[in-house]
Amino acid sequence: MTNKAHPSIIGAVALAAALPAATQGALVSHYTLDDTSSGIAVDSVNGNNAVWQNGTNTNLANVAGQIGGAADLTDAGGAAANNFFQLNLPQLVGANGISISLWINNRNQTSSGYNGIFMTRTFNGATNNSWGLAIENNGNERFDARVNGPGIDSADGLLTDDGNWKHLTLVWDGVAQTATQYINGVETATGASIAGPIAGPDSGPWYIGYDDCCGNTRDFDGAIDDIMVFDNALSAAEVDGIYQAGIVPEPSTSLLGLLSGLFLLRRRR
Ligand SMILES: [Ca+2]
Ligand SMILES: [Ca+2]
Ligand SMILES: [Ca+2]
Repeated sequence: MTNKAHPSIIGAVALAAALPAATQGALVSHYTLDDTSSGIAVDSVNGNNAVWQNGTNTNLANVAGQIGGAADLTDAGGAAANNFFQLNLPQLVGANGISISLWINNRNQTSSGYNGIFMTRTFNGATNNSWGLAIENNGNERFDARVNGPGIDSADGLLTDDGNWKHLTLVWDGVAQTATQYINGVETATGASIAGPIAGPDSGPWYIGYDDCCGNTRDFDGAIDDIMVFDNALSAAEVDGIYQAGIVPEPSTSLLGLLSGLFLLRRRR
């Protein structure tokens, strides 16, 4: 190594420059998914650790991801198999916006035409209200983003199982009352949504790789990497900044640590 600035540092600096100073939100949880060999996906921010629900890592593997390692979830064992992680996000109660950013490298979805990537149905003072990110429409897969029940869809085919990593973001703005989704930093759907703030007492469970509905068949099949949850609505520039930082050559966990620090520092101002 020379003392020339590492590309990841350049990416982080570019992201910092893209962040509006007035933003009040914070990074609530960050799952790098670099090593889930213990059956735990560690949340490096608030300790909202996610626990694998199918035995001792049955149908769970560590693979090379978009940023370091990733969790690879295999949908096998029949409907009763719980091929997903479970967690709670108590810091989101009271939020007036939520943003969720993650990477997927999806295979063909076998058990259902609608599978959860990062979802809950026990949230905002109600049960059976979908929130989060899902994949649907087998054979011509699209991104389905949910806020308090209703969903917004990308165009068909944008999540085809082509072996490529894709960056997905859901942004709910409880002040502007909008829901917006992005693929690889580009807006792919938006619509009207509910006002904030998020009601308690429930804060999940949220699932990595599952939607809790419909005969337990909605298990995701593929790899998931680098999940970040924010308690505010990220701007389009911030979403693209996260995507761009994730595609710099040789992205590293140190980069994401630096990104986490940036968001935490902003919260403390
Ligand atoms: Ca990772
Ligand atoms: Ca299942
Ligand atoms: Ca849909």
